[in-house]
This record gives sequence, C-alpha cells and structure tokens, in this order.
Amino acid sequence: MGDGRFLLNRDTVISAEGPGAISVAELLASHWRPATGFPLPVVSGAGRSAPIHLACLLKNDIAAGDPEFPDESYRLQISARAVRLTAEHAAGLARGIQTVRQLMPASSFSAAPPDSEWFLPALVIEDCPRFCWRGMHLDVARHFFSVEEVCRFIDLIALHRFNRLHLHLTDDQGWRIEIKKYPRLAEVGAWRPCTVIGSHSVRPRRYDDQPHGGFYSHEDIRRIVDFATRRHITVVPEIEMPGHVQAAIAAYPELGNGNRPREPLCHWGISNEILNMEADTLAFVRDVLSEVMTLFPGRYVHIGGDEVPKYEWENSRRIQAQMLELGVRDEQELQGWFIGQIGRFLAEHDRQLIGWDEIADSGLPPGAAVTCWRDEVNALAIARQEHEVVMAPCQFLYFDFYQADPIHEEPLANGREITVGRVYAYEPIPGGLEQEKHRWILGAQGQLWSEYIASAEHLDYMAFPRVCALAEVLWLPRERKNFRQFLRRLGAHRNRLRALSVNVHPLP
Ligand code: TNX
Repeated sequence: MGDGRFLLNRDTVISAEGPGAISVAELLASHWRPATGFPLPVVSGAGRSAPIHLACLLKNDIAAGDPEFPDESYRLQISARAVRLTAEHAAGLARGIQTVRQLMPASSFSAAPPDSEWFLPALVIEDCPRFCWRGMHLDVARHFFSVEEVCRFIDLIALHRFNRLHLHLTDDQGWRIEIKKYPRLAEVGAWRPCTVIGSHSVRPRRYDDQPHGGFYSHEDIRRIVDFATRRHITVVPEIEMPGHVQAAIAAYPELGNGNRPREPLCHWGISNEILNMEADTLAFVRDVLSEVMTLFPGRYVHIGGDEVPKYEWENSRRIQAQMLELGVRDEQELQGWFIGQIGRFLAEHDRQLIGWDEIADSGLPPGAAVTCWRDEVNALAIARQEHEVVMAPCQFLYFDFYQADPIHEEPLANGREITVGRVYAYEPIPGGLEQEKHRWILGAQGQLWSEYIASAEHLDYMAFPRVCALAEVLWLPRERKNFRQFLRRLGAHRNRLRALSVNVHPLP
C-alpha cells in the first residue's frame, strides 16, 4: 500500500501500447463507463503522459512461448498521479484490469450507481497465477442458455481471472451447435418435446408438456468465442462420443445400433443409445469435428468419452464381427480403439484431444489430455503416465451439487452438499504425486451440469460464491490460502456481485 489515491475524473484518458493492449484498455473503459458516466477515451501509443497507461511489454506475439498458455503475470502501480499496468503478454493485462476494477468502489460495477467518487488506492501489486488451466464448465445441453446468458457468464468468470470455459455442447438431451453438413442435428437434435419433472430418481417419472431446446448457429458461436477471446478466455468445445449421443441418433438413426430414438432424451441419466463403429459414423464424427475446429481456435477439443453403456455393442452382431476384425478383446477395448482414431485425427489437425477420465480406462492416445471427474487415484495414474490432467473431481468441484445443509431447504440439485468451504479447501495436486510430475496437473475446473438448472438466475445461485473460492484455489500459492480471510473478503466481494445483479447464494 502507498499513500493517497488516484481519482478518476471526466478528463481521464487511458493509453495503451504493445500487442493486444488497446483491446484490453477498451474493455476496462467499457466496464467503467456505465457507472462513472465518464467518456474514458482510449488512445494508442507510448503516451506515458496519460494518467492510466496499459503497456504490453512483448514486442511480438511469436516470442510468447506456448500461445495456448501465455504468461498471465502483471504488475500494477498506482499513485496519486498515475496508474501503470504492465505485463509481458496482453493476457496479463487482461488479468490486471480485473484487479483494477476490484480496487474501485463496488458501486462502479453497477449500471446506475448512487453519486460517488471514483478512486483507486495507491499501491504496487505484482501478481501471477499458480495454475495455467483455470476453468469453468457449463452444460448447455441439458438446458439451453442463450448467447447473452453465456456471454454474461464469461464476463463473470473473467472477473475472477479464469481463462477457460469448457462448453458442454451435446448430450442425450440436446444437440446445441449447428453443423452445416448435418442440418438435422440442430433441426431435430436440438429439441425435446418435454422434460421430466423433479428428481430423476423418482418413479414413475412425470413429464411437463413444454418443448425445450435451442442451438447456436455458427454466427452465435463466433459471438461467444469473440467475447471470450477479448477477455483472454479460451472456449473449449465438448462434443460427446461415443455415448451421451441420443440427440444425434434421433437426428441420424444410421449412427446408432438399430434402435431408433425418435427424439432426444426427455429425462436425466444416461441413454443406452451409443454410436456404432461403421466407417460412415467415423466419417460423420470427423466432419463434425472439422466444423467445430473452424469455429474454436483453441488447441484442445473435448470429445467427452464418459459413461458409455455397452449393452448395444454387446448385443450387436455387426459390432461383435468388427471386434474380431480389429482384434480387440472386448467392448472397452473397442472404445479405446475409437478414441485412438479420433485422437489421431485431431493431432493431424494440430489439435489435442481432451476427454473425461473414462478415456484412460482403455489406454490413452498419445498426447491426450484428461479431465478427471472420478476418483483422484485416476488423476494420479494419468499424471504419472505424463499425460496432461485437468482436475474436475465430483467430490469437490461439481457446482451442480447442493451447496448447503440441510439440502431440503435448497432447490433440487444433484449429489451431496459441496460447501464453499469445501471448495476453498480443495487442493488440485493429488496427494502423493511426485514433485517432478506436478507439471502434468494443468489446473482445475468447476462443473455446472444443468439437469436442474434451467435459468440464468439459478445458474448464478449454483455458481456463486463457489466460483470465487475456486478462483483463489487456482490463483494463489497454496500457502497463501486462508479461509477466514477469504470469508472477510467475500463480504466485500458480494457488494460487487450484487452491483452486477448476480444472484449469489447467501451462505456462508
Ligand atoms: C455425471 S461427470 C456426468 C454428467 C452428469 C453429472 C451430474 C460426467 C463426465 N458425466 O453427464 O450431468 O454426472 O452430476
């Protein structure tokens, strides 16, 4: 902390220099204009005379190392006279402006605040994240969320310095992305005629009479990706295979094993409908992934791979004959063969396959990365094999689970309770992992499966404040974490979230 404070006024100018700095400066200005009413013009160049200056020190983007994981460190210096934010890479500026925003009075987050003075305390901050994969996952398949809702969510995770949005685009209950070569995926696969009412474990099931659906056109996806890219957030698309595909088979029954679902699944749980392994089906998958790759520039492409019931394969003469031809011993190995084919295809296109940890049950393709949602021992084994791991354990980071006890006072949710304290206490490096293997743990992500989340308000409620806790788990050095301090700061942070009209859970 220094002495004094920097006052923002009607004449404040923001200058920016270096690759990508202007766009970040524009973003900062656009966040502040509604509350302050100040014009906050952004000027380009080494205009060090401007009171607020953002400098990206990098002279060209090529020198930045791995473009998928740029340096996100930043240095912020605030005096009564000036604000200087510097970083090696524009990604660091993008994290730094979120700190600058946080230092302003909370009402600066509001669109119509009471009259206020707009100031920043004098200080110096040098900051960098602990993990390079700081993600949130969002399931838009079980319930559809509009482009605006997804972008608002991206803006909120950007505020918490996340850098990945894992978008779960397809599942049994809905296919949410336009694929030009296969128009029925959106026409048929994006709509289910009704949805189960209440808990999926209650029998007999009852259904509403509301068709539910929606999908993102290529244009919609571009809007989402652009919005995220401006915030230096990478959108990781997930296309599920070979299970969780009933919506696709409803659209194109020839992808299945003879059963012909007429519509996407109308209740939760796992459909028995899975892909067959015909050459045409593999061609379909490659075509879909080719279109997906044109829309999502990031290196990682998530192919699901979780929860594949094998009944259909066990009972298909065709599949059994193929297994003999391929020389695979059982259905599990056949799945491994399939994931291997897809991994090779993605690698040929300079992309990297990432899948849920079931893909490791039958041998990982070279270079595959894994999101580990089941027991931590899986993550331990995968990291020891020197495959990249993103921790997503359902015991700690499933934000679709209840967050408070007693659960009967909470809206219907999955699982047992995962409190904000439990999230905060989570340590991403699996216990017992040798020091030299730690680097294979890229980071972690929180999951928002949307079986019981049908609106943006409810999404807020499930996400916050657990997202805030995860943000610290992923950013702070382990020894700097402190739950009591976190709770104190969370009190202040709630004011910011309230100003942003986020429906935060009241506990703790
Ligand atoms: C398991 S986690 C699933 C999802 C469900 C979730 C509900 C994973 C890879 N599969 O399909 O939505 O549980 O918590």
